[in-house]
Amino acid sequence: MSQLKKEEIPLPEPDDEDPRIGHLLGKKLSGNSSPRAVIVGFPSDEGVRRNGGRPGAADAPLEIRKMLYKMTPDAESGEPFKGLIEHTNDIGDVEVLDDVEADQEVLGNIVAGYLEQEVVPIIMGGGHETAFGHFLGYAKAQLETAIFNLDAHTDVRPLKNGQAHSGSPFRQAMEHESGCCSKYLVAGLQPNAVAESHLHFIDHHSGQYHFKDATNITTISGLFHAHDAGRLMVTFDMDAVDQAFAPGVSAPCGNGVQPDLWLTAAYLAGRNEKVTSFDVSEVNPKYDRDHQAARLAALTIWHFLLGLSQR
Ligand SMILES: [Mn+2]
Repeated sequence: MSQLKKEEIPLPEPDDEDPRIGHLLGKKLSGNSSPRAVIVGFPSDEGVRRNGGRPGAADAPLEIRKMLYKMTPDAESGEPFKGLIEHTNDIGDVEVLDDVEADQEVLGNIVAGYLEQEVVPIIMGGGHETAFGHFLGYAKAQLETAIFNLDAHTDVRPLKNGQAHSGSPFRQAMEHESGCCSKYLVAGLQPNAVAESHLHFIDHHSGQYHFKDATNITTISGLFHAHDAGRLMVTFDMDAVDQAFAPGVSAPCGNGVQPDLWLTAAYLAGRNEKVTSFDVSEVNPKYDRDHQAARLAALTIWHFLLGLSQR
């Protein structure tokens, strides 16, 4: 596809005794065989810029890939994990034009195509405008879905001057003419980063939310099942994680969730039969420290894949 580009990622020398994810990706895919999952980058931060945030998330897909490619498959789970990676295709990054609406359309078309084939898209953002492009995949494929978001913010802000941004994706999804967003579920919220009007908006649309202090593995897995939809789109905003562990994000959070909870939630999302797609957004390499946030994002995808391999 001409709207995708792929960069070469540096890898250690191939070693059959110590294969890395980058060596295994897509290895067993041939000709017309359908992958089980696809990885796609969405290097956009124009939505962050429009939202008054600090740009830099456009560099995230490349940095996350570098970390993910050199990880080993799970040593304890053996063949199922390795087999999944060998049947997962990394199709590269969307060639963004910094025109948020047009870029989201492109991402939506790509996601729709895979959803229709029951292939699980795994998207590396980008700012959280990624999530609306991700949702457009469902709208274009005319598939109803609930949305689960792990985030410090609700991201249901109104548009700015009629324009979408990184703080508006779930308002856009809930109000979308397709009616494909059946329910919005959000956890990890910071009380100092949420307006009352945002909560009213979620209540008005029969959504559900949990603040960070009430966000644990029980409440998260509860939200995974708090909907009647046959599908669940899952999106993880890295700014939900404590700044100590994720310094490189668009909007850092001084008292966020811990990596263990975050990664366990990613694993559970992978395990959940209803979860049909996943994204991790808002890593900002410009402010990262020794690749901490990029590495945690790669580990997030690793845990999602581990869960997916065990379905
Ligand atoms: Mn967000």
